[in-house]
Amino acid sequence: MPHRVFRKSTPKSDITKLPKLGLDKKHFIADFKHYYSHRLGRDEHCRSPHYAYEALSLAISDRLVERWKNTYNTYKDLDCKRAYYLSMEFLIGRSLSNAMLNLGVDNAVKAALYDLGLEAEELVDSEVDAGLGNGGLGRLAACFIDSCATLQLPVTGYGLRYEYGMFTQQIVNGEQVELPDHWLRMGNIWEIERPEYMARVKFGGRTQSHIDEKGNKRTTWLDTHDVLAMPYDTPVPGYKNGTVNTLRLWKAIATEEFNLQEFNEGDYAEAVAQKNTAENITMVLYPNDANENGKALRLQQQYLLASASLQDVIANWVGRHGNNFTHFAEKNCFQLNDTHPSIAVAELMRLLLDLHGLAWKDAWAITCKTMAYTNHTLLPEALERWSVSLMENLLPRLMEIIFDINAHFMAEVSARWPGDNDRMARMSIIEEGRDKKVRMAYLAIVGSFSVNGVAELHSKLLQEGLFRDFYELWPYKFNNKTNGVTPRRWLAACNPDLAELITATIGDEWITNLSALAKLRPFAEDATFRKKWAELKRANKQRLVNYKKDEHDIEINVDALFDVQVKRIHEYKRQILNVLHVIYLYDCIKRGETKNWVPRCVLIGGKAAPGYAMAKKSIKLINNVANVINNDPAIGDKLRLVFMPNYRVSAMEKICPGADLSEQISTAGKEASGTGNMKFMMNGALTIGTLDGANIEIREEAGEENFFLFGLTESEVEAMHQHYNPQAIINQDSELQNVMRLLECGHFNQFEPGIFDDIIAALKSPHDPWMTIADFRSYIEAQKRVEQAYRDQDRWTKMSILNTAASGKFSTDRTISEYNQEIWKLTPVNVEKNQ
Ligand code: 7LS
Repeated sequence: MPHRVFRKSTPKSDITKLPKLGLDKKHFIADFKHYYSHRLGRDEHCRSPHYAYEALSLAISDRLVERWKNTYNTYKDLDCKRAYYLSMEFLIGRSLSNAMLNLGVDNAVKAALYDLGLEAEELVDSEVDAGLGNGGLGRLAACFIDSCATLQLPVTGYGLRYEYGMFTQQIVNGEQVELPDHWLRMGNIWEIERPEYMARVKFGGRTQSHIDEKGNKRTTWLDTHDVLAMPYDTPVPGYKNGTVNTLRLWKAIATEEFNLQEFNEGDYAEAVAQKNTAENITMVLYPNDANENGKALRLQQQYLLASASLQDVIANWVGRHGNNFTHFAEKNCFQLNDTHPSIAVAELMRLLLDLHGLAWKDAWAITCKTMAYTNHTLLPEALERWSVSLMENLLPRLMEIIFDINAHFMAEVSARWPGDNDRMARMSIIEEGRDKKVRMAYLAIVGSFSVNGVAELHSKLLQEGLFRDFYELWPYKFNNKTNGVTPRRWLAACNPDLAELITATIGDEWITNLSALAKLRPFAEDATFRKKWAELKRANKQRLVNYKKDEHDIEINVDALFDVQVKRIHEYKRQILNVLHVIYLYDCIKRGETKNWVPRCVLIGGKAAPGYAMAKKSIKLINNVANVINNDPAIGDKLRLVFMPNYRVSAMEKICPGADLSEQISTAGKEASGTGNMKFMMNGALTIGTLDGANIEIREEAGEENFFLFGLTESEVEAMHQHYNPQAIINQDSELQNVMRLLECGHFNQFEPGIFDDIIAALKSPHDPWMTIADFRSYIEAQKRVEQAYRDQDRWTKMSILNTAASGKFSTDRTISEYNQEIWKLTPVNVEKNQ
């Protein structure tokens, strides 16, 4: 039904045409006052910076909305090909400073705030993070949509609007305590609710088949418990280009007819309470936690995302083309962010078969031409497999379709490798056994025309290992897209002084063409430039020191080497290896081996999944070691270990400009890419790292002389599993013995006996998959090379400049250009020109 509010005779434009809003200081002051006073009802007595933040954000949002509507109408008029990024996570963080930067109004706004007597930084800091993601995968989605808008590509993000985002982490007695993150409590000015695009999503019920008049089998899904998906749209501005794309997040709400029976029987309260069941679906973001695998609520979330998003796209299509899907695949492409939304393969089939009456062959051809799948991990425990019985209960029609897809696929495998039953069992989408499982990665591969990994090594390992059989069958589907980060947020906005120095030196082209940073290379030889560079790094370190002092009352020496590891806490990321090095340094100081000592502050931050015992223990160990070291007067300024609580996007914006050394020390072959490594490099930190994920490409770009390499390679790790003997390694290394002795004698847990026994046992186990002990010596030696380089501050600064200069490859603008050229094939739309 078209939504029309006009009298027949009124030209539509009359009520929507407005003069363009001004972008100068004067207009921002006027609009700020209007919103602060008239919309928010506040005056000079109000002390909370939150309302000043809201008033300013409303003024900024108005300007975005103008451009948003233009973009929307331009895409519609052009009827261009579109792509959709389907992701269970969009880790957006804060929006205000990013919107100001991308609109090109940051200077005007800062001047306006100055005149109003307000502190820009205080306003920006009072925005809560939209923490709708766990870590790298969710933040990548957020960087991707920023780059899509900047490249003027018609791409829509589809996700879920969780009421509670990533939990807030508190540290109590050295241990992680999780608090709910009710990020919407104070409202969210960036979103617009759009009830007119609500979708209905089915769950449960049963299926019924019949033969239609043409002799085709038709299936209906009935007696379902329906849930409504309400879209909330957030604008995604490109960098100074008039494009504003859309991030559409779905919220589950109960249908009006919920529990009609109970309602009619008079149990009104019970019936209303039932609403919760539906509305729980988008209540909370699941922490990435193996213990949560198999939970029905998570499958409901995934299906709600897939179904509502596909219905949305199809409704748009049908509105324009009726029931003719002949050209649908030429005009639409769905990028699946890992297997989490991969039920979309079966859902698109269902919509085309059951609702639009297509034949299987036609529906399958469309599906395989529109779906593309990105894998983000090689860890077997992270590969999703849903139990067939759960799917039969919750999504009976989808389960039938998956069985049918698999039957067709098995026929193809059998035609290619006749009689190879082992291979059929290996490749089947259905894993046989007592509790049958759906292998979601296989469903995604079978239903997609493109399968990519996220760094060169990762993509190679997928082809040689995890997806080898599929690579043999369809080599042309497989490709690599090395990750990136958006240079707007991760350099221009978070490090404004460095951005200004870079722009003053080489111009501002780098903001949208990051490889232009290579022009900085010759300046590494310029002593005046190096001096400025070093001064800015020191000022950023001072800012980080102040932040730690204000937020957590921790004192740090600004001249120490800032050695930073911030990321999710996981055994494969080896925060424990970092701690072993800290204990080693502590032991050196205690023994008086402090000649030419380089003062060091080791900062570690990150959240552990609430059900991941070893990760939580690591946090406890870090805090206990920190306690001993930081309170030992003999250590003083020489060494400090700090755990940063509640690591999140906005914390990284403060941390990465002030880092000297970036710790990327995962066991080779385990980190798919890493993206924190790229943020640090861009901001002039040097990397100490293994040959894992994108570290390999970072080292290639920076040059081996500007990277501190250590550790076994992926193939050496694989080979060592046969004969790994950590005890033998310890026996041959007296310094490692000292470290282990300190751990084992309870030096860091004097009143908590035994609490680190499981960490110690894991390190010493011949079956330790992370091989921490194997890399200890090589890590210590690399850290010594770090110190040697840091002692020569001028050499360090040169290396720092060369790292930033070499970081051009790691912009998501490059990544997204590759996705577009090789997968999506969209034509960029110059919105302003097309107006
Ligand atoms: C998840 C769950 C899960 C990343 O950040 C997996 C899960 C689950 O398996 C199970 C039950 C309940 C909730 N949430 C959230 C995320 C993931 N998987 C991944 C996989 C890779 N999350 N990554 C990271 O992605 C980055 C971007 O490509 C890489 O740079 C990084 O190397 C990788 O670790």
